[in-house]
Amino acid sequence: MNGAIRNNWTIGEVEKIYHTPLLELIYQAATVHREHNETGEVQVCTLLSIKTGGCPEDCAYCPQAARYHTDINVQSLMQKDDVLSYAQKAKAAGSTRFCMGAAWREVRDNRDFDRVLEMVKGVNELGMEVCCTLGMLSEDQARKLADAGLYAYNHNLDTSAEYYSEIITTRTYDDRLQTLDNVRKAGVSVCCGGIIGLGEKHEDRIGMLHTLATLPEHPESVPVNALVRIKGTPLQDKAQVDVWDMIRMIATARIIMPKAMVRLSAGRAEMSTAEQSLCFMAGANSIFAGEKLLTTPNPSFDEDMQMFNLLGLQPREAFKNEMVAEA
Ligand code: SAM
Ligand code: DTB
Ligand code: SF4
Repeated sequence: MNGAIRNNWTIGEVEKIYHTPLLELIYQAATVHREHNETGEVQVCTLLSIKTGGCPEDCAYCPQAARYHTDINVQSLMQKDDVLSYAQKAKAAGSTRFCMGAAWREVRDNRDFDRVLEMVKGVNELGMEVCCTLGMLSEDQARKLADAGLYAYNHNLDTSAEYYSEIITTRTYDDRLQTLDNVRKAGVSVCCGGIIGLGEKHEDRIGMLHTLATLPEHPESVPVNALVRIKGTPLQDKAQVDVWDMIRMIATARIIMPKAMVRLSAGRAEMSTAEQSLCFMAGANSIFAGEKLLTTPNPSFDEDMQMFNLLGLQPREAFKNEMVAEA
């Protein structure tokens, strides 16, 4: 095994890696991680839901879809100054990337979008990496976000092309890929991953990882989420994700996309420090920090800093890729 950057992985190769005996898989992933990245560094990102609930889409996992009866507090687009004060607090707590999420199917060219552009500008001026996740985007909208200072755009494939229609029927896998392409063309860093625990088979997880690793360029960030089971959604009664499955996903992602930031995303609230440390060992090098993800609980900054101290991990500086590129 070596950690060359490749975009021509075959399904068979990814399958073989994914099914490697677990400790051997972790060892191989850790080896690739050491070859390509500073293993003592973990990127700390903070999420904020800037527009919550009332979404017209039918994503079966999501508390924010209007059609399911969940306990969400629906909230229209926040004011710029309130968003900036959250970003400032996140920065003071040690976060270097701020990601704003909106429960939209797609971006529309209206006043709300103009306000988001102002938010992006403001967060960028704080010296943080700004990320947004706003649903589908045209190339023109992606360029406007880039001009306002957007650093990254999150748009997940969530699962395999084959399983997608079991989870979401209101848009297609190709719609997702098109938005990713629009983001790329605008020169914005791509954040794209998925969720496990949706009822998918191992082959769906392998299929999703294969799609990500055979994009023309690997996403710069790959979030791996464990399903947060939300009362009122069609997936409320799914089994809790097995932590070993998270580790297997993270390790496989690390091996096939050696330089991506692999983010241990939703699901940390239910994981022990020991379990999370195996994820870091297997190549995870980014987390969402702060008491809430978008709408669900997450470990506090203090708990995470204690974990970092215990494991000897350091928060990664902002804009590090650029610094390397300029050096
Ligand atoms: N509406 C936009 C979209 O769907 O692209 C952006 C916000 S959406 C909430 C962002 C991502 O959150 C989804 O793609 C999904 O991967 C993740 N997500 C939503 N609900 C989740 C849940 N219950 N458990 C785990 N991940 C979830
Ligand atoms: C991602 O992959 N996970 C984050 C972020 N990108 C936007 C969202 C997780 C959401 C978990 C459910 C919630 O808190 O609403
Ligand atoms: Fe809407 Fe995004 Fe939730 Fe799907 S995941 S229902 S698009 S907010």
